[in-house]
Amino acid sequence: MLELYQFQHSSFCLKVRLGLEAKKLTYRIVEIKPGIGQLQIFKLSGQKQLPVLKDGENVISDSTAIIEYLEKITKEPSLVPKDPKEAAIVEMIEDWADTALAKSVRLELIKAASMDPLLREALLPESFPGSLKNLVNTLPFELINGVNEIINTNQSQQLLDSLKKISKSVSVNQYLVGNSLTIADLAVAAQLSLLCFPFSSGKRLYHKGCPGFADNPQLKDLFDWRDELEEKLFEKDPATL
Ligand SMILES: N[C@@H](CCC(=O)N[C@@H](CS)C(=O)NCC(=O)O)C(=O)O
Repeated sequence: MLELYQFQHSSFCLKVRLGLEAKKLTYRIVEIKPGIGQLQIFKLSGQKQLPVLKDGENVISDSTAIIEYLEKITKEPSLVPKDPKEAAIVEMIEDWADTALAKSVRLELIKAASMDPLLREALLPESFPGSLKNLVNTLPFELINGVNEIINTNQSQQLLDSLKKISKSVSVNQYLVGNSLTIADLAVAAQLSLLCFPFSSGKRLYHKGCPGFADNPQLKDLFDWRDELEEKLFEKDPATL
């Protein structure tokens, strides 16, 4: 059976889970503890980042490479349009989501978590002992992650402006490119999880997120689109959380 090594709240790992679900593949999740657990990942894949997919002898790291692999082993439904122009746009959107968008949403989440101890605590893996969670609660989030990046309001505004445009687009057409689900949808939906957590993040985090985004009425269509996409792929009703 396929094995997905992941961090519970990683947007890149969610992107791969969405791909596995879209392809209706059966898989087992192996939850990795940040830090110590990554030694196992290094031994397995020669690098320490997650997600990593293991399919028998094949070990693949990087969400883009993993989805390419899934595309190879399971042709239908294809997540890449047949039309070359659409395929190129899908690839560009995926690349944007995995780089610029991923960086912006991560910074927003760090800012939100530095101001909200409950959000910080909810983000730690379920498997962390209670006492450690309490300790982490008292520390600034930036220190824990060694993050020195500074977020300014201009960056937040730029992110908001881009997302408002995407929100309008998905309120007219449910797919970002063409008329069927593509990797572009998966990549963007996955990164949005850090701004407003989806139901797959669990009860503690569902619809929590970054102020100014998760609670922004102008982004309602966008997060509704993301929720619908998740519901369809995971075949679960958030009401059953
Ligand atoms: N380009 C990679 C990015 C993966 C990535 O950034 N993974 C993060 C979790 S979201 C990670 O493993 N961070 C731990 C580390 O860098 O040590 C992908 O698409 O899979």
